[in-house]
Amino acid sequence: MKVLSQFLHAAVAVAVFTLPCLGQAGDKCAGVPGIPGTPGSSGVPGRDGRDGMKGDPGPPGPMGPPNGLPGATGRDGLPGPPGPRGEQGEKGERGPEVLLLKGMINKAGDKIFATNAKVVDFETILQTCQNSGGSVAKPMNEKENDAILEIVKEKNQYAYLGIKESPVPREFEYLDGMAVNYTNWRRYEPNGKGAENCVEMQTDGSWNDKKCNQYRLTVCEF
Ligand SMILES: [Ca+2]
Repeated sequence: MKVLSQFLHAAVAVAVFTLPCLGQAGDKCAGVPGIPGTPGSSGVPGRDGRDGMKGDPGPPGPMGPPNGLPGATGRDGLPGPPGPRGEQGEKGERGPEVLLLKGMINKAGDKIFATNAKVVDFETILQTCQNSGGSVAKPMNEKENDAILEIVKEKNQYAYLGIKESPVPREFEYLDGMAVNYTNWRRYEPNGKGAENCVEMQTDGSWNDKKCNQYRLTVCEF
């Protein structure tokens, strides 16, 4: 009975698979699928793949033998904080500024004459003296003339004085327009006749009228 049942099953299966062929005489019928074959043998090995990504660095190696060379010196560290203030030292001797002032300042009565040792034209001297709160040195008596002369001799430079020729040639006046009350002209001076509007003191203390664009010692009075 069991054998018959299996036979019937097989017969039904065959019938189902062959049914499409029954009404289509002349067409080729599809065959029954066969049993899958056994797997084929392994193929030849493939080519090598591309290189992978770089791996992590490995652990440090073991310490070398102790007879290796010393390494290079390291850089200096950051500067430390300032140290405590030291004790005050003894008072020093006067510096050279006093020596520099020698021959730079002279006094006559209540006037003080001073030079910065600069040798420049009259306009520059005028500005320098004004900017210093004074005016161009103008000797108004022999004592003042001598005081300026000491500076002129010390620097061995002629100096312009604070005196100019007036609009009337051969007549000289102070820069504020007041008439001069004391003069010490050199022999045959003034001789500019309107062409030499400034006045210089020479190294013997005498005066000469001179053009204003020469380079003369700066001497101011205060
Ligand atoms: Ca002259």
